[in-house]
Amino acid sequence: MAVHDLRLSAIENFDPVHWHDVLLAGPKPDEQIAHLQQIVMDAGRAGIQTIGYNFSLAGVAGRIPGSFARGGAVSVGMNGVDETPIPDGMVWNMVWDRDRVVSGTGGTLPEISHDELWNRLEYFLTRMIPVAEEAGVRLALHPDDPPVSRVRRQPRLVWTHDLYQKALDLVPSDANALEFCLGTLMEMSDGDIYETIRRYVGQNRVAYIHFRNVVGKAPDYREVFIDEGDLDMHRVMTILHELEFDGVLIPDHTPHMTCGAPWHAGMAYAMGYMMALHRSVRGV
Ligand SMILES: [Mn+2]
Repeated sequence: MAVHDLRLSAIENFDPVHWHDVLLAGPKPDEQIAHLQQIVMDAGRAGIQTIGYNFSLAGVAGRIPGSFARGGAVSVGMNGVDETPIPDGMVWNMVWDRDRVVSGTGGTLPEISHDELWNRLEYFLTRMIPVAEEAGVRLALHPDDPPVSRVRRQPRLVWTHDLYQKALDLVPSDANALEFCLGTLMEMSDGDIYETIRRYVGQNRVAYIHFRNVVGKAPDYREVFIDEGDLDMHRVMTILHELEFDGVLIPDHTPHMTCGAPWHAGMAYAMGYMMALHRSVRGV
């Protein structure tokens, strides 16, 4: 139902409490998969076409705040790789079992290989994608931010441009899609971002796009305003227009503006800039 002429197109992320045994190969992954399948079916019934997710153990980690953006606006950057082990009872930066974390009896997560992490993704996708197809929902994978091989002593899944293809090829289906994060892709040391946009949008596997700009590459980069980083956003929008991309574009992180609503003002600035770019490339 459209209220105020707005429609909910996508939701982002499953709660760690709903799938820690999938991410961590815990004792009850099948029960959690059944619940995730229910969430996807419910989303489909509600007309929500996309669910974004981040298949990661460490999640976002090791970033530092600083006056990195224009005018000294506060944003975040990366200054080396976080090697702190993850406590048992946590995944990403979130606690799913408070008792284990508080008591400290659980120790830390065992270090696993990249192959083991990919096996866990395959377990997830082979069970979820058929249900997503049935529900008319696309599951959209966010790359690892920050994108380096290992963070907090755990492997990263998608930390190069090419690894996105590996995830798509695991289960060939339009429902196995990408949450295409321009900022994270720009932080990666390989690849040409404009070629990468053509490559993945051209396969019709991009569900939605995070707009964000950065300066530098992992493990030494900083987030900046949408119009001042290494990425030419006008060129991005032009390519998307050429390719007739019809998915969702959304601002990602933003530097904070000095005012009563620092984050909201930053997001409004990014959104206005994107709207103007969109009009510009359409010539209206
Ligand atoms: Mn993102």
